[in-house]
Amino acid sequence: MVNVSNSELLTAQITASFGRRYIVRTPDGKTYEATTRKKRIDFACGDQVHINHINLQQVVIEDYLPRSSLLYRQDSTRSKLIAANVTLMLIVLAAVPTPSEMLLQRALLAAEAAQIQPLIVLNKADLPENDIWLQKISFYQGLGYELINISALRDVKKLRNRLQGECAILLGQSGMGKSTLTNALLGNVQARVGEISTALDSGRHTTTHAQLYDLDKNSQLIDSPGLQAFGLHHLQIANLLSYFPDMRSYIGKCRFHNCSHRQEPGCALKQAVNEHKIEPERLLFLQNITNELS
Ligand SMILES: Nc1nc2c(ncn2[C@@H]2O[C@H](COP(=O)(O)OP(=O)(O)OP(=O)(O)O)[C@@H](O)[C@H]2O)c(=O)[nH]1
Ligand SMILES: [Mg+2]
Ligand SMILES: [Zn+2]
Repeated sequence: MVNVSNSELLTAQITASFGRRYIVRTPDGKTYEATTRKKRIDFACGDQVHINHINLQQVVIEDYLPRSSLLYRQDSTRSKLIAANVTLMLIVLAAVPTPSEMLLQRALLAAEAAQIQPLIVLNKADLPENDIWLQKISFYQGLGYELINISALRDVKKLRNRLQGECAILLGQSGMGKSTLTNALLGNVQARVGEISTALDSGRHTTTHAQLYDLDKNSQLIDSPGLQAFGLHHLQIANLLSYFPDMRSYIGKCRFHNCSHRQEPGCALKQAVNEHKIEPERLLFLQNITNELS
């Protein structure tokens, strides 16, 4: 039993989260299995935490330090932390299996709400179906979002350069290539992502927990499990418009301050759509999210 009094609390970073169990790493590079007190689950991969030793291998997480960002999703019943202290959200899509544009749109909103810079990564550029999707996804580039088209099986230098100095998270549906990108980006830096946890029979290596890797001293990357839905219940209707870079300049321009941008006269957004200054599908998306949150 190693006794450490409260005044000697150590700081560590959560590098993996499995529900209520975690792996933490201290600044000297040692890793420990970590549990929490009182069934706390408000910790996430990327968190800086205070820990106390239970024994030489195990520690208990006492609390987290102030976060620069917190990414989470929330459905009608519960919220789920995804990662903390992330500076860049890599939303990964690929032509195969068919990507969900809705998930992309929702992830973009979640990034805006969490004040995390989003970057759309269209992976599997080597596939013949890539070009159709590149054309579709270029729509978001037109709205002001950054887009990188690469193949995890070829050259990932373009993406690797963009990650310098960032703590980035890979997010997206299952099968888009997040773990393959992780391996390619890590190169020889670290042991490959050798996870063969579930679905052994089908030979698939689906990621089951968030895992943080060091790309170099100043750059980190989090691989995360595939998402099917992105619950946005934590967003406030009153703030929604500010999460649309293509429409936020119209804040306060409608005749009614509580305009729902549907039937009201003097709606600046509807007028902008009529004048082809806003894409009609963007206003429709805003209306749909507003309905969902009402
Ligand atoms: N052709 C091609 N295949 C790729 C590329 N990147 C990944 N794949 C393949 O796509 C499949 C899924 O890749 P993963 O990296 O496991 O996908 P993932 O996003 O981590 O999936 P989950 O962990 O389930 O969320 C694997 O068979 C990869 O070999 C790519 O750039 N081109
Ligand atoms: Mg994976
Ligand atoms: Zn309006």
